[in-house]
Amino acid sequence: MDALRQKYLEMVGAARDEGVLEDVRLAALGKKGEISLKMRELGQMAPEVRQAAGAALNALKDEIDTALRAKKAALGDAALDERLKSEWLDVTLPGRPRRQGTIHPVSQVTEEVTAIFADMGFAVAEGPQIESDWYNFDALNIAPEHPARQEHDTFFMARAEGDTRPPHVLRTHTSPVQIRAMQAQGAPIRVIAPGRVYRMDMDQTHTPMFHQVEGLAIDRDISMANLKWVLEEFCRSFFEVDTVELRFRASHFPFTEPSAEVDIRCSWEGGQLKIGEGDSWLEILGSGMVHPKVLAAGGIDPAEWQGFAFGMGIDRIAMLKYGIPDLRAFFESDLRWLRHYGFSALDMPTVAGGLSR
Ligand code: 2NM
Repeated sequence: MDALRQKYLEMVGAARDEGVLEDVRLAALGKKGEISLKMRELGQMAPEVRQAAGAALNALKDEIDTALRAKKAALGDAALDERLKSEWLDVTLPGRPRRQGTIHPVSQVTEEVTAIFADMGFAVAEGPQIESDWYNFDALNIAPEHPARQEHDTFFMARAEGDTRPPHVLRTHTSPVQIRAMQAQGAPIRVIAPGRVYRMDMDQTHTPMFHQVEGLAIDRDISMANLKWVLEEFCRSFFEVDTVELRFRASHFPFTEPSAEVDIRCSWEGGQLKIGEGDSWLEILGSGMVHPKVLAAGGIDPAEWQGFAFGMGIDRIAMLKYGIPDLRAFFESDLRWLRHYGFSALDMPTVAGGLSR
């Protein structure tokens, strides 16, 4: 017994891998293993001898079995350590860069404009892009003979055969949104209406679809002075400069009286636009005091309320601010252009945080 114990415990201790250890197990405890054969010999023994020998053999079998299991666990740990040493992975490596989309300059600038006017208490209003003739023209005091109503300026929707009502149009400005906002909210009101508009025009500086933002502020005593401050404040914030100078030129729009076109002082040094300094002027806005007939169309009593309105091109101010030379490239969905002029999706414009960083 002692010889067997010593022999197998030594073999277990000497086994260098799990294969050798399994051979040791088979040699001792396998069906034809040495300990198993000894167990079978118990049957031929005299009962008094058999009892003592049986207990001793069982104890030996348990002892070897325990040693085998302990060694197997140790060899398993060692094998795992060996694998961990060779099959390592640096989880702190940077991820592979994936192609990510970017924010279109029109979306970026719309967000910037919205953030600035939100800071001044303007809400955002939206409306349909297919408008009735009334909302797009009549409500805005645009007479039936006005050139904007002509076939070659406006996109008219097809009508059913025999329908004699005026056709709907693709809105030519976002002003109909302001009419709807006045009807829905009444006065006082402060809203901006950014969005797509459509005009039949296509050349170096015009696309048949473009983006506009219009603003409207109605209260009991709103004046051109308020308009001037709001627009100056907007320009300072949008162009991210300390000072701006605006020039109001008398103009004419059907929906405002009086009306003014607004220029901003600038310089073009070496093809580089600088806002707020220099001897040039750049037209950026149309504006005025909302016409009494337009207030009435919006369901607001012009004897009690008055206010200003303005409109500007989002694509145009995006080109000016970000130095984008070609308007038509805006709507070609060229991925290389989008990657070059696009903005980070994580960079939300706020007035306090810096609009564009
Ligand atoms: C402009 C210029 C001047 C304007 C007018 C209105 C409304 F609906 F309130 F009457 N919204 N926007 C307006 C006024 C737009 O764009 C060049």
